Amino acid sequence: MTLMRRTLLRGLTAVPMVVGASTLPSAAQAPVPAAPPEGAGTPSTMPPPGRTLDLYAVELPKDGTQVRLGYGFTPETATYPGPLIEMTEGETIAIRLHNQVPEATLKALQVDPETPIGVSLHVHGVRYQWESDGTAHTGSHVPPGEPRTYVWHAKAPSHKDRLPGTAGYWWYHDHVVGTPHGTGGLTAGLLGPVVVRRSGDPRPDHTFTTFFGNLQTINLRRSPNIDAYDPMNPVAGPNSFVAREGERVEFIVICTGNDMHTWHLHGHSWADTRTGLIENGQSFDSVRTIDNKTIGPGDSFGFQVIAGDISGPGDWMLHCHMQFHSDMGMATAFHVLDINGNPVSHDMPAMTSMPSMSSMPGMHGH
Ligand SMILES: [Cu+2]
Repeated sequence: MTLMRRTLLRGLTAVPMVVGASTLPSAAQAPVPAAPPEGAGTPSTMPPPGRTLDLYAVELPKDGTQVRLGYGFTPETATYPGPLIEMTEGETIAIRLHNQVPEATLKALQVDPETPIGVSLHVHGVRYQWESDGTAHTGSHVPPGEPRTYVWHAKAPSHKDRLPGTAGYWWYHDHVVGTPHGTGGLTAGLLGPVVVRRSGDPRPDHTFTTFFGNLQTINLRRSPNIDAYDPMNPVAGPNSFVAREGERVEFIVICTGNDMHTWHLHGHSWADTRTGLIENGQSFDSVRTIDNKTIGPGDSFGFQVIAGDISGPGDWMLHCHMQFHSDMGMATAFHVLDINGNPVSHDMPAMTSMPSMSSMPGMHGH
């Protein structure tokens, strides 16, 4: 049996197939295939890539004993989470992934001996062909020291087929490190955000990404290590969510791991749509305005707000609203500076994780 077959079949529980014979037409009765039913769509072909990005997978310094891997547009700028990949509906891009993670590191992360030694790039939401799936069973992974090109297409809406486009917030991640599901790569940090904009969508001044993940983490960190903000030098960064009052800020939220979370931001609310934007400035009542959203593993969403709109500057909490998650350190802040770029407060109490939950009512040990 080939690796591909074994990989596909492993993990599937055999379910006995019980089909009432009388419900199936015999060969003689089977209808002759005719013209496609009315309303059938016409599969589109993928336009050729209009641009090529280089993406590097590298090993980063360990976090304690935890191996960290990251993606970057250059090896030197690799981070976890990885960099934002932006597309516009209708666009095709090629991404050349270079695997610079040492073979020994990948071998050490290998849990399933049938998983190849390599890294990959698997994307959600946008379209790609089989060879760009980034999975072991398609062989679309990258051995150490080699490059491989993946092609993604951000499908535009089809008015003829009455089907939506791929505008919205998605993510990319490894799918082969450790297990055929890339669990080792995800745990180590091989993940990043994708946004597909519609032409004409407003572009934000800042985009901030939060991965809500295993063990009560945001971007694989727990409070107080999530927030890299320095009030003496308030500069926006991958883990420093800082904006001046009035700036347009985009948040991208992705859930990984094995837990459900609720993503909550203080002082701001947004439209619960694919793009977090409303059409023609009008939402009527068909679109909910929310400030808290439930997410499970694999989910992603995003939105734009004007920083401090009505609510003004401040160190606005951003946290999981499952109480034991926030108490365990799943909390950070969105720092809105005043209109001149000055922090409003230098003495925000540190949001530390609680050392023990065992004394809390309803909690039993930790
Ligand atoms: Cu949570």
